[in-house]
Amino acid sequence: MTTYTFPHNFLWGAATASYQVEGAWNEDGKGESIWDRFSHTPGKIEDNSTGDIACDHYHRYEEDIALMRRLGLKAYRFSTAWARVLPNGRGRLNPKGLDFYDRLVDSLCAANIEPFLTLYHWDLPQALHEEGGWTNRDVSYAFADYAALMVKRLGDRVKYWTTFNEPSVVMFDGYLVGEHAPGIQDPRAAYQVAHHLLVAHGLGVQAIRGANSKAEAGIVLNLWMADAVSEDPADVAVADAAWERSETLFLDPIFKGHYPTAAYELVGEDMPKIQNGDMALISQELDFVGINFYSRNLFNAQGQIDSVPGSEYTEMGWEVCAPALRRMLVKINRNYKLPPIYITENGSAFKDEVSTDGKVHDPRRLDYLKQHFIQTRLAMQDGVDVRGYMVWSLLDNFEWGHGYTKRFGLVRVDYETQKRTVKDSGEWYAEVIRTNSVAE
Ligand code: IFM
Repeated sequence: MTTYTFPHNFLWGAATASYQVEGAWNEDGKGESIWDRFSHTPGKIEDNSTGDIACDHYHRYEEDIALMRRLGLKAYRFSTAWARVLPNGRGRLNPKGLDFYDRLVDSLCAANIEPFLTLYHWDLPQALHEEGGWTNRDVSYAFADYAALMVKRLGDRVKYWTTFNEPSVVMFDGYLVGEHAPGIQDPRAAYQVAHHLLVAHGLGVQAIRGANSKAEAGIVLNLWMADAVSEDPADVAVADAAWERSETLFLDPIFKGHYPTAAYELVGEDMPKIQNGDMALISQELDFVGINFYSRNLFNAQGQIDSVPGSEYTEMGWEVCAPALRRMLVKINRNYKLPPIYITENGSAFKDEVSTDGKVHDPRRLDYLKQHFIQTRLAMQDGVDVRGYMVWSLLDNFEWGHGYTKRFGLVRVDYETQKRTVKDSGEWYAEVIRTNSVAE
């Protein structure tokens, strides 16, 4: 048996996002977000559900923090709903909304759990969408004002501030394929949106630091490793080209200060309009970068291989391939000058059932996590500076266009009763945290 031990201050945690867990969509003065509007539009969500109630975390956050404590979590990654605090995205403040996050942070601190806060996890205030949403550069300035407001109120207790979660998904799913809110399909708009998200990130970092010099500022990017089936140069060339095309659009501007050449080749005249000073703003140094990792794409000389014989797949249709996480971490560490890394999301959706003993036995999720923890530890031995790991997700929750059909939680949520049941993977994770090690 091999035991993989982690550094003593390794930040083990779990993650959620406001729209996916909070519910209380129109309570206590909250404004409408684009996800409220999108999920209320018939035909947009697989099971016709909404995030109106979700996990009711808005009312049950204390119970959920008690669960986090029981699991021994050292950190909780969550996002704040912009429209809960500023119902119109700018201007009038909703004190009750801000009070909620104040109470949440206080309770986390009392439980000795580090709050790891994301300012934008996709729920743009609808009022800002009506001003053009992320196609309108002004929204980036509104984001910076919102960031400053949040840091002024919570910065005495929250150290880790993330501007955006997965900007590529905002751009791609929201504005290119339209499967996410706001449901737009417009390539030219999409690339301008990407640029405005990056500008907002840069302005946000300045606002965070301006409001509290002790705050640590970062961003969360989702990356899929592009693997080649063999070392044959023809296979490798296709995999490398795919990586350049799909994974560097945000990495390069943030860590190199320019858009990748591949983007210019791919997008041509749809490349965004860039103003003087934008690239310096976007590429200012960060205190950390969050990486979300779920799976990889596999290529041969002919293109992408959709189904890999012998591989296991999750309910999302994503291949389980933990060694790709190590390869990806080593690759980005080699190609970019990166600040400390946190794995800000990693996890898997499988079909769970409550057994007759009342428990949820989820060996496949447990094994998925174990393999990814081990590969992360190996990447750290390769020289990658990983400081913490947030499992996606603490709770089963609203999985965007899939509604409640996919369960990612360490904790099962019965959506009828809101009963929480810690799954076997959650119990096992508690032991990993307690011993700060993984055994195989
Ligand atoms: O649920 C999402 C999360 O909101 C962002 N990253 C991927 C997760 C699983 O699809």
